[in-house]
Amino acid sequence: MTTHSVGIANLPNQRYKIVSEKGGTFTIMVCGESGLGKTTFINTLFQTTLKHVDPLQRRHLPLKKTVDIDLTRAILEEKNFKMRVNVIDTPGFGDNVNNNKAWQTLVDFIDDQHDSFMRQEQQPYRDTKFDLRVHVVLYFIKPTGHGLKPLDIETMKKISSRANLIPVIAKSDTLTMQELQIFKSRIRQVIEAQEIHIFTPPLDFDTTKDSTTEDENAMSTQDATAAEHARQLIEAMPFAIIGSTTKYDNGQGTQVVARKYPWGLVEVENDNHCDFRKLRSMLLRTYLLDLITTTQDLHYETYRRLRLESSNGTDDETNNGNGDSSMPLKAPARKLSHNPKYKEEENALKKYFTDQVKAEEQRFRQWEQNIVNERIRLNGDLEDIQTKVKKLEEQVRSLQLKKR
Ligand SMILES: Nc1nc2c(ncn2[C@@H]2O[C@H](COP(=O)(O)OP(=O)(O)O)[C@@H](O)[C@H]2O)c(=O)[nH]1
Ligand SMILES: [Mg+2]
Repeated sequence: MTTHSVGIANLPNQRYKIVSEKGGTFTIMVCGESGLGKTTFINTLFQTTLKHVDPLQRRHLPLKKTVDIDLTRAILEEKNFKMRVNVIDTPGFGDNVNNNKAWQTLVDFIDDQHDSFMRQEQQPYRDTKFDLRVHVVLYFIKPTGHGLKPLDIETMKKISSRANLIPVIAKSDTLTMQELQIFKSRIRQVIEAQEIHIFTPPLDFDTTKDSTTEDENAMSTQDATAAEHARQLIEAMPFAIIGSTTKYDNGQGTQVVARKYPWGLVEVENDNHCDFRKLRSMLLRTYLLDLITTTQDLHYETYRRLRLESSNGTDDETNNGNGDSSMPLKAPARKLSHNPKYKEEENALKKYFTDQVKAEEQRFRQWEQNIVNERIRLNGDLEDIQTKVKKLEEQVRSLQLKKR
């Protein structure tokens, strides 16, 4: 069974329309310990899929150690479908001796984007938004073959309460196929036992909401294909990935992105070697819309509700009261304002509003001037008319005098 028929461009019309209208941007965040191949993965994704990378947006050279939250923008093009894709690279945690709150920066970033979007929604000019809300977080797991560390579990829990989380096994070429299978099932067990909510493709397909005009049989075949695709993806989770930006000859004259070993190549875009294609398909094709809508309807709405509740006077009580400290109950302090990337967005936003106000002011001045001009013109007309009237009156008078 091919998976080619399940791309964005093949979505039923109505869903496609929603994507085009609402889904202008899509933001992916990568996180995990340093040295797990996060930056390499981003470069791999760009090289194999995303085009038109804005060179100004690429500040860090590939493989330079990420020390700050780093943003790269690109355009995803598929048939006549276009979307802006943001990828956020984060500094790896695990560098510090004390990793107690390694997840704090990530969680702050996600909260801040929700906060910023919420503020913009409250502004009178609501059409252009700087939207960096994170639609999906890829959590890189170290390929130890053993299991998850307490820090992994804690971080994944924190993230999953705010954003769609997809765990991935980093550098999976360092494990044998058998080790990988055991590692995968161990991770799945921990995720289940710890009740970490990871993003999974929806398995129930609602035929009624997608299209009413399509033939029922065709619809159910399409649904069956989609459900089968979803099932395959879920079974492969957590995805084992490999990153590389180097191409090698695969022995049959084709250049493939791969990692080279003395015994042969490990190919990035080969389903028998790793799950890169599955992950990419889930991110950028089949479930892109679901990632966007769940971010809006679930994560953003939760954030908004909690923020509104906590700002409704009873602050002290509610914040300490219900004990779930993983939830963003308090207004996040603008901890990231020192981050140049964040500052940039904020400045752009400020400039936008200032420009809008200036433009409005300019428009008003022009209008005021037009009224003044019009008044001058009318006054002039009035004077003319008045002198004409006077002349006519004089003519009438002299005529009346002559008549006598
Ligand atoms: N074996 C293997 N090495 C990788 C893979 N991806 C990246 N690396 C290497 O791991 C090192 C750290 O990669 P980097 O992308 O900087 O990791 P980051 O700190 O998570 O951003 C580099 O030497 C990469 O060449 C992979 O999939 N497999
Ligand atoms: Mg990095």
